Amino acid sequence: MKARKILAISLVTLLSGLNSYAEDGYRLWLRYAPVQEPAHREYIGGILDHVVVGIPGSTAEAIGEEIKKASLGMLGAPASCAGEFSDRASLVIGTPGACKILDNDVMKEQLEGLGSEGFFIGYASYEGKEYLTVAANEPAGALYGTFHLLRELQAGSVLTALPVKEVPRIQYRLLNHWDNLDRTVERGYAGFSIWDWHKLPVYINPRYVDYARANASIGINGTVVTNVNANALVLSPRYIEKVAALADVFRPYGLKVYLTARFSAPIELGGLSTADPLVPEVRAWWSDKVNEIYAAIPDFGGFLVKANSEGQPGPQNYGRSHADGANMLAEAVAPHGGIVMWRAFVYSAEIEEDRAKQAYNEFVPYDGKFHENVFIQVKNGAIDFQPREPFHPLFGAMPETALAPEFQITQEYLGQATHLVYMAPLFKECLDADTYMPHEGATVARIIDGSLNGRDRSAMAGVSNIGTDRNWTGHPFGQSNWYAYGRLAWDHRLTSEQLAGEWIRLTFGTDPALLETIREIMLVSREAAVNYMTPLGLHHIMGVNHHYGPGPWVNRGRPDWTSVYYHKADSLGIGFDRTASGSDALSQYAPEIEEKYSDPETCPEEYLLWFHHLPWDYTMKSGRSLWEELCLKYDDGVKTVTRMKASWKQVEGRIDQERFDRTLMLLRIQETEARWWRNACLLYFQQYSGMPFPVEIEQPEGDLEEYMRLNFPYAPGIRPRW
Ligand code: GCW
Repeated sequence: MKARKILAISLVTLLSGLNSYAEDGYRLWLRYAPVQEPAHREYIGGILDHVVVGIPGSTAEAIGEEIKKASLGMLGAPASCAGEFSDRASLVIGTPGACKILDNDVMKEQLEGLGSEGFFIGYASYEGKEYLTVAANEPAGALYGTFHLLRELQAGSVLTALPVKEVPRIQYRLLNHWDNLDRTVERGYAGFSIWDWHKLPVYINPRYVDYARANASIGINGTVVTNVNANALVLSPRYIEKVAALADVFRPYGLKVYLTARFSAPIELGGLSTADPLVPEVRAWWSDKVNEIYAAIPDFGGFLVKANSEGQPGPQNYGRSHADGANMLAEAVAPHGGIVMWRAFVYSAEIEEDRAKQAYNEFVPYDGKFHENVFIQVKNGAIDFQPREPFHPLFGAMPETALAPEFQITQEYLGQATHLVYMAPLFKECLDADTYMPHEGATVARIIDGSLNGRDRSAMAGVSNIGTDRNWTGHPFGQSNWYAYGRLAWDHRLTSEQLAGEWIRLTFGTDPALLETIREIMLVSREAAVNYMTPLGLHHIMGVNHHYGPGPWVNRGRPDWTSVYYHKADSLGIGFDRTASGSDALSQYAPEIEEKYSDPETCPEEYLLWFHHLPWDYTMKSGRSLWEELCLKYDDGVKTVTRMKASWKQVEGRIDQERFDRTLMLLRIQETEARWWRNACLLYFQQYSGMPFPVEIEQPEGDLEEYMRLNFPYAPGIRPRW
């Protein structure tokens, strides 16, 4: 009896152990969970019964493996996959060149305009029979089509509206890792870097393959594996070999490797006395270096450069311009088809000008001066990945230059890997913003995808939130931001709602009640964070250095790294006057925007204190005073998190306990910290407003001095001192 009981217990433990292992988040949105619903099982079984993969090269194997993984997971048995066509085929994945049933004019016509990455899912007839196909011009397209199909099947959908044809709207869809060679990750909150440089090139962590699969499944086709605060060592022969090993793993998945180029590398590695981009020896050094890289990595993507920013070396050290620097590197990679992404995140404490204006001032004069294969990589806003920023004024201001937006997936200023903040609404807010440059309808999305100016090169970058944590992103919902970013780079017209829906189905299952509840939590989460951190256009009031938690009192050090520089709270009011009477940053926008935003009455309230310094008793649209509104917003942020937590509790029992518990614990921290933000900020600002807290809010508790004394020397992701 006793023995049987023990056996039963251990079986349960074993099973729940297996189950929890299975739902530890490692598999991301590629869980391929068993499909319970009989009709859908049968439907998937029909499609994955006998799959023919007729494409050239290593991608064929990647596709075959994925199909097998998917069918094993969803149906319990791996699909049979073959390279040769047979009339038993239930699904044919291929390119016309390598698959005879696709090698006909009808199919070629279907594939016209789909380029090298687009795909077609529909029927092809061959010898009087119709076959479901995923067809593409090139292997990469077939790969993306396969992932599209598997996504639909996993999400419980049936392919009703065929054919499906998709082409990515952005050509270079990149992740930027801020990973250092010592495996720390700048602004990384999910453990250490997944790149095990020490053991590369021989030891290939299986994670590298799963990383490539995950990226390919959402359409990401390039990865910058090193930090923009760069170390020249990665360009040395020993490291190039390591990078080449990664590139070999990624290649079948259509994922190219890029590196950050430290501008002073010719000195540090090459022993030259200068890195002046106009000196022939320097140019020759880069050109040789690039040839060396391409010899090891024939499909190397190119360089990402942070120059003359936050202490990084750059062409200005030699009196040269950003264009001189970028073009030198562009010339080196051009013969190999490589690109250069040159960051516009430049500002200096030496310059008196409003930090928000500096990048524009620096770059606009060089519009049209950059080589064809240069992208100027522009953060979504002019300060730095704040919870909310108006779109960067450079979008629209450089019509002769290819601009690539840089989003930050890692939540440096949004609660890091502790807070649940679904960021698609933030990405969309920027992409959908109308720049009015040169006319209404010139959205950021249309500028960067090239459609506005008929440019055929386009790029998008997202700063990765990936680390060695078992679930990749620390917070289980951090995965949704990686997912949404990739999908938006593929098609920026997708909505936040759609993407949340897709991700939830793939991540938690297809239960409709679950979908509603979790989607609602996700969709309110970003606005909640804005409200409990920086409502009404406030910005850059976080803790110093680690950027975690509130710090509106930060007033020491470089002025542009303080908080008081940005909120300018005093007894008269609060906010940064960026109208003509202040820094005049508004003049960098189109006249339509300048006019509308210059008047506090017509300026969208979410940007009010970004552009205006207003008295505490200024009357808001609600009729309340600015002070009251600010208090209510902070309080609303907290209340929303409380509601998010309550809603999350409703999903208990409908998803695995492991992810449920983990998320609940994090939501508890988030609720406490939302209060912390609200209390600390309101107590701080009250010193200046001198006004009471409105009665309808939960009264801020605690002692301001104590909040100010809190310090976090070991907060993760801190920027190393260079
Ligand atoms: O967001 C800020 C970060 C720095 C970062 C910098 C940048 C990589 O605080 O850690 O450095 O921006 O984007 O270059």
